[in-house]
Amino acid sequence: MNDRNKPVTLKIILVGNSGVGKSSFMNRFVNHRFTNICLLVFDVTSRDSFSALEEWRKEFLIQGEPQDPDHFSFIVLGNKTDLSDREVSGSKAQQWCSEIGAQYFEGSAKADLDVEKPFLTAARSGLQQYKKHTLENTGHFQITCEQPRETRNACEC
Ligand SMILES: Nc1nc2c(ncn2[C@@H]2O[C@H](COP(=O)(O)OP(=O)(O)OP(=O)(O)O)[C@@H](O)[C@H]2O)c(=O)[nH]1
Ligand SMILES: [Mg+2]
Repeated sequence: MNDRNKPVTLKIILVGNSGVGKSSFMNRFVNHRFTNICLLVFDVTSRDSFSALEEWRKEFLIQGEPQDPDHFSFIVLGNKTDLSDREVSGSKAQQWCSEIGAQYFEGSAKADLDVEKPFLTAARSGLQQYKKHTLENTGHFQITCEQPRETRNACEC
């Protein structure tokens, strides 16, 4: 099997306020692991959980150490669409997503509604980032090592 056909294991992370449904949403879908993907999750019946996402986003960019923070593409997920007491409209969420360059999805872990799409998009996006950072177009692994600035040119060996 050449490198191009090797299965790739990626890891995914969902962040958001407590109780928005991160575990429920994840459990509905997979046990697989993905990398380079962050789903920002909020509860469509909680304005606070939506407002908190900007902080979660900043926190992830610092703590999550993505390879390319300036071009990291988030996926925003509004959960609990089965409930009627909605506080965050789809268009409001969509507007913020446009500002930060994220893709927006909504669904319900409880009603098992629209659970797959965000994960499939996340997997596709994660794979793209994985390829961009670790594979050349030929499919061969490319390991790069950037020296700290102060040690550059200090030794030619
Ligand atoms: N109505 C409704 N309730 C949901 C939905 N998803 C999750 N819940 C409920 O919301 C509560 C919190 O769900 P969790 O999945 O535990 O939330 P979490 O984000 O993982 O919470 P923490 O682990 O505390 O951070 C539970 O009581 C779930 O049953 C949904 O789509 N609709
Ligand atoms: Mg949980």
